[in-house]
Amino acid sequence: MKKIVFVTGATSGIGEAIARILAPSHALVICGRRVDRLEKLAAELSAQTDVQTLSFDVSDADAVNAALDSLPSEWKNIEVLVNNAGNAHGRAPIHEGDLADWDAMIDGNLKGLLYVTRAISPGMVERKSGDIINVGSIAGKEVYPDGNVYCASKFGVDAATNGMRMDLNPYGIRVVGIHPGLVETEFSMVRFKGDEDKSEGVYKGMTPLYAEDIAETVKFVVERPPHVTIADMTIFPTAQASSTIVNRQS
Ligand code: 8X3
Repeated sequence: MKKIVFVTGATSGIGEAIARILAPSHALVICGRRVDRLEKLAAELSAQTDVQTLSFDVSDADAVNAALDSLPSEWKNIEVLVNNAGNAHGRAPIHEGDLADWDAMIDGNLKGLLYVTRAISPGMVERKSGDIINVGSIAGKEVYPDGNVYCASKFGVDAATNGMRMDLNPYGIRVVGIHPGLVETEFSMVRFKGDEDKSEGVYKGMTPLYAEDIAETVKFVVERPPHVTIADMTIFPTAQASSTIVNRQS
């Protein structure tokens, strides 16, 4: 079988694009909560490669472990883990924050990434090989107003990524942080809870990144020769210079 890649959050956006771009050259375990989308993607990609689907919530540690246990034994040697699942929920000053939104972001973006890594990394350690690619965000490098808890969750991802690289260094495991700026996906619709005006405003007057741009980078990272680790990448659309500086044409 080809190298096995495990992608979380594969039912849309960046995760789906990563699954698509890696399908010709890798076997895929695609994960997500939306079973219908997962099955549709699996049916499509199975024309190109072997595909397994796993539907579970990354923030439920028992569900993560049960999902991994359910994989056929020949699928358990996961060589590339792409921790992509994550979202923003709401954008508000700290004193008006919604606790359920905070929990969803810390549980999904940070604890979820940790749970999946905890479940998969021991196999990599045993085999002394593997790639872990964590999709963070510019929000994990620079805080911006009203981004408080989302930024905290992504700063956590950045810290965890750097820590993993240290801990897994003796085993030849590559740990990569990819930090996108503005990418047009369902991200803003989720963040603004379906408010189309607010969501469209995020990308107004500028050309954002698209999911495929990030997927191409993941492909590049995975295809480096074994002695090369792309440890950390920040990827902006050309119109963006920082979390808060975006060149918009009116
Ligand atoms: C997504 C980028 O700038 O909306 O993580 O936080 S941003």
